[in-house]
Amino acid sequence: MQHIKHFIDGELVDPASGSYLDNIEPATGAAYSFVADGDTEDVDRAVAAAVRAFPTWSVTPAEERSQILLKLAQLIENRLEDFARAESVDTGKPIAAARTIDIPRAIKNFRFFATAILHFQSESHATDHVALNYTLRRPRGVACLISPWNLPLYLFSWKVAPALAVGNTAIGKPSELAPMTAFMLSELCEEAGIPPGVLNIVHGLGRKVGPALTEHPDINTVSFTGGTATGADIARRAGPTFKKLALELGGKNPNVIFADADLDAALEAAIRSAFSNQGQVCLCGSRIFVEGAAYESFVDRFVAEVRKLRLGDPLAPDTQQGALISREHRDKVLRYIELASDDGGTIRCGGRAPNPVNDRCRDGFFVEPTVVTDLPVDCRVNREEIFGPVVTITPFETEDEVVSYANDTDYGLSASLWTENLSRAHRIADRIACGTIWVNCWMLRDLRVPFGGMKHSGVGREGGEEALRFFTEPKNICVKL
Ligand code: TXE
Repeated sequence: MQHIKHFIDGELVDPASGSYLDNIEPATGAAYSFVADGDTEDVDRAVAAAVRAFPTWSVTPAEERSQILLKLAQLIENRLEDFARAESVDTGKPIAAARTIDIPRAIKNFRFFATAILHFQSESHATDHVALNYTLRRPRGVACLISPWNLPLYLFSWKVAPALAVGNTAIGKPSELAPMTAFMLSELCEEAGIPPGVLNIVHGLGRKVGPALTEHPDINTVSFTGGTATGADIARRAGPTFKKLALELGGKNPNVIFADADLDAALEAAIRSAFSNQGQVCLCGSRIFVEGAAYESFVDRFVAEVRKLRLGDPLAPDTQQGALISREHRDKVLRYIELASDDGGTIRCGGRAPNPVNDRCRDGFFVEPTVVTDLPVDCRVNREEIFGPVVTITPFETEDEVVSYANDTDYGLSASLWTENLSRAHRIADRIACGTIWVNCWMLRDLRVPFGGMKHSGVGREGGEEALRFFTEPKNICVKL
């Protein structure tokens, strides 16, 4: 079986300890490769390499850095099918999704930031006729980039691309549950022309490698996407050395549908938004609120459509619902479904770990797409992030009522609003406490917009100029005229 090695100082290397962890294929429940079990020694070597590489990379002309990242994008694109298959095997996601969403977006991330850096501007402020201020934005140094398992290469590249584009060096830490495509990326770095030490990738358990990174004195920037509890741990550890932090955490996103909306479009998007990637996307709309007049018929049509979703072997081309990431996660999702029943919810469809989808997937981690109604808005199932194929639907009557429902959670990542009433759309968009509000759409992404969450969904924003600013240090220079 393949060994997923660290990438340190331009070389693929074994972990210092010599030990590897099983890497499980979620669709089968069986180990299919090994991933390096990294520790402090590996982190120290990677950080030392990044520190050595920084002085040269940080003054490499932007155009040259841009060319290197464009080449990397091209090399991934040349192997798109290999990357898509690897992502599907590693995560259990349908191969069609990996082929059309995950890998194309990773390529786009590199192209976007490779070209954005050529247009990056900094500010100047003329103080009457007395002084001129101008702001330099220089790379900060060594960044640590910690990414999760749900959209592995997509989110890893979302951090690597801007960090390197502006001239930082970096240590990437992919999730131990889905490390394969980051490993494949490391195999392309030399051919793309990334100098040794500029990008290092340390694999292994979050609880071991994570603190070694977030407490490291030579790392001054941390960008993290993952669970809220992990984000809190990172903030605690990074605080004492004043590292600059961007935390993109969980969500419990409301999808608010008024009776005057284009209900066909709302229905189609609500299904995608609840069940994309088996509900394992931080932006998934896991709480649907439907205005009373449209509620009953919406629920009936929604359930009928959800029943048609094809759950199957992630490698089958027509599969729409694959496996969840791990046995533990599958069990956690099933516990929430039990809790929904205990709290008086009606399971309209799904609710179980299905019978084997085929012989190969007999022991895989599957859960049927599940729709729950009749739950109180303030129950745990409606307030906590399940991160699985479970959606609740609740009726509402007034704008005030639905705004209070939408905001009745510790999270504040995104929301969707469906209405043909323009002023109502603007009014409610302003009142829902989320970093992103989609009106009459979901997941319509423009990579230039600020992306991130309020409340427990995170700190800071990624995307476009926000990312370029995050990964640089502003210095104001004031010249008296
Ligand atoms: O994520 P973790 P988990 C949510 C979702 C899920 C829950 C837990 O609700 O059920 O989080 O998922 C690394 N210091 N999201 O436990 O642990 C880890 O190795 C530093 C939302 O799998 O947050 C991995 O690389 N790093 C989400 C990364 O953090 C640590 C996506 C994310 O793993 C660490 C995924 C530590 N102490 C889960 N512990 C989103 N926002 O999209 C772990 N890691």
